[in-house]
Amino acid sequence: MAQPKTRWDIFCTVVDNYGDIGVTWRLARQLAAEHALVVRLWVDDLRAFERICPELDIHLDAQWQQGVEVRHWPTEWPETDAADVVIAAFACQLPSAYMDAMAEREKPPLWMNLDYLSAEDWVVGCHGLPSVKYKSVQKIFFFPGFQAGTGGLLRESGLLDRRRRFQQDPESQRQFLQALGVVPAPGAQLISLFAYENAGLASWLDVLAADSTPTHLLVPEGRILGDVARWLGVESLAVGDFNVRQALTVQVLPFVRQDQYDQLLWCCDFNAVRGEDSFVRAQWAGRPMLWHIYQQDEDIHLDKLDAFLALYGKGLSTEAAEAMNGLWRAWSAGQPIGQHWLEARKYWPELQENAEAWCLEQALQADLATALVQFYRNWI
Ligand code: TRH
Repeated sequence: MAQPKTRWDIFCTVVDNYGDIGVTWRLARQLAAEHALVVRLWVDDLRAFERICPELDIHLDAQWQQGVEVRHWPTEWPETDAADVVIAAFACQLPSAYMDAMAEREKPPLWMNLDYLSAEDWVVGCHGLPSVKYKSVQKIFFFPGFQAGTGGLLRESGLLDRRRRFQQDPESQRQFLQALGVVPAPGAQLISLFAYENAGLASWLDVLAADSTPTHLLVPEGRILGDVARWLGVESLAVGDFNVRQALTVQVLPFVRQDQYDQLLWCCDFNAVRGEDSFVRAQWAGRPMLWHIYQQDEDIHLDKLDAFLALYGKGLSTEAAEAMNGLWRAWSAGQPIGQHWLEARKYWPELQENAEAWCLEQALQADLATALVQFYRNWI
């Protein structure tokens, strides 16, 4: 007799921006598509969700999207059974009625907190440890990460093959970019820019504009646009706007769905990314990158930044690593990066090789969805 499918509930509260929903939506889809699980995703902010999944109907309390049952997190919690596996993303607080439903199950569910991504060493020691308990139900810490002994990174099956095929196919790239209205000049380097507000941007754009190599800068609609507009000397910027300053062309792109954003990263020679999910996607693109880390109280994000740099740069020469570290640290501190950019450009082939090598090394780890499923198997 066929076994009933395991039911998974994922809970997401959108704190700000798109990372919370970006990560949980990606995970939910992968669990449903690749592990044949019954997945419900509870989200409190469907408007943020709609930005990365335009098919979503924000007026519906329940709907199916790409094999996942999407539920709007209600104010009044309906009577519902708790699932076999419950994932609270980023320490979000579950509704008390749902916690009671978990405790009432004959066999308690596996309850996990999916934590934020960090390259810090302590993550290995904390991954899989028990957290709080509610009645008979024990919560467990599940940490994504870059090192063996962590939960790994989200990576869909066949992702790197798709990426490689696309990067080896100039015609597919041309068509993809053209559909977004992007037609780079021959020989121009393509850079994507997804970042928080950053006072250090102007110095980078100064250097790109004065460069002998033309640059086509693609800026998805978002928080950095104000800084770009100020540098251009225009009042505001909107999707489709196109401005040229010497060797630099700046184009504003619409916010696209997640898989298209991947393709954008794959097309670019260099990607500036932020937060958590786009940061991981840029690593899978195998191209040099720049991370605008999400700021946290008491500057604890700076430790996270350095922990990542120490791992990511370990295959680089001392000089190249110093150049890259200088660039990344200045960018996340909002300091001018023009000179750091010029310094990093001296080591370009090395940075390119390192980006691909890092991507391949990370792909040797089990992906996060598979690691979660394996964790559940071991647990039962
Ligand atoms: O949006 P972010 O800054 O998100 C987060 C949140 O701030 C969160 O609270 C914080 O904890 C976390 O950062 C560290 O950056 P992130 O994580 O890269 O999420 C952006 C998502 O948007 C990601 O899934 C990629 C997606 N995206 C698109 O789908 N299309 C686009 O055009 C772009 C630019 C991004």
